[in-house]
Amino acid sequence: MAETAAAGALTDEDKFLFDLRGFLVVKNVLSGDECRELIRLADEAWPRQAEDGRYRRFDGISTWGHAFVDLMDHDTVLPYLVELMGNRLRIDHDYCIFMRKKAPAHALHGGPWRYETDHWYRYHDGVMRTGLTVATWNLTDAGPGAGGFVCVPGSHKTNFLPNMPRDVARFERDADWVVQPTLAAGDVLIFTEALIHGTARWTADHERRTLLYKYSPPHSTWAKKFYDPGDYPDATPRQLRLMAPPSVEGHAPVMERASRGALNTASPAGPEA
Ligand SMILES: O=C(O)CCC(=O)C(=O)O
Repeated sequence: MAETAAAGALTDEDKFLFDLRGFLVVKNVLSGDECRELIRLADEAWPRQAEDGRYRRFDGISTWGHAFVDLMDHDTVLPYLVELMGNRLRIDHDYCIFMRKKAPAHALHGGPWRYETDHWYRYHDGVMRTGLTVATWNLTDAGPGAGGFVCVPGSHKTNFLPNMPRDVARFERDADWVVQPTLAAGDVLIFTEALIHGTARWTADHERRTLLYKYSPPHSTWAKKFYDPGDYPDATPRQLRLMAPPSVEGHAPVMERASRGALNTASPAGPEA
């Protein structure tokens, strides 16, 4: 059966926009209370130290407890990822970025590398597929001009990646084709790493709090280290399937097909979708 019958989370407009721009925003996935609780739990797991700078990053937020593991296969977001990556996707790595006012920028990077890469985007016969793909959970607002995530919409299809001006990539020159999507707390930004993207200096008074979960197709990996199920004694069978190391052989589908054409996000593993 064609994989176009997957979860069906993307509307026609989402498909148009993701194919056009290389990212989409899923609005209001978390409530304000859920965002505040995740911030509280993050502060408990990783308290700010006196010597910390304005930009902070922690790799491995899924080790902070089940609230962070549960974002990995959230019922609202996972179907989007399955539709973009296929039902054998795997979680590759996770981390957070916290930025206080005036936290420094990180240069634009990514883009559709040509050889030996996981940064790719393809379309064929109604199906989109992406290599390394990110779900960024925004626990705080990123209003117009706040900074944080920025990208070059449409650059996942560029044929001139080496021509990307270095001064723009390093934020030494402004360019109106570098865009900061406006995000509200609770929104999830999904983008392909084939999109040129980076981090602009944070200008808002409040701290930027984002959690990033990165997914790979079943056969590939960006990270050097894989998830160890032993670190996740409470993980569900579906979360463990997502954490599987890369392989072509024997890579289990993540979501069960409940009926022809519909993927069931809630039930345990079933036959191949
Ligand atoms: O959200 C951001 O600030 C950018 C994240 C990033 O650069 C990446 O995911 O590679």
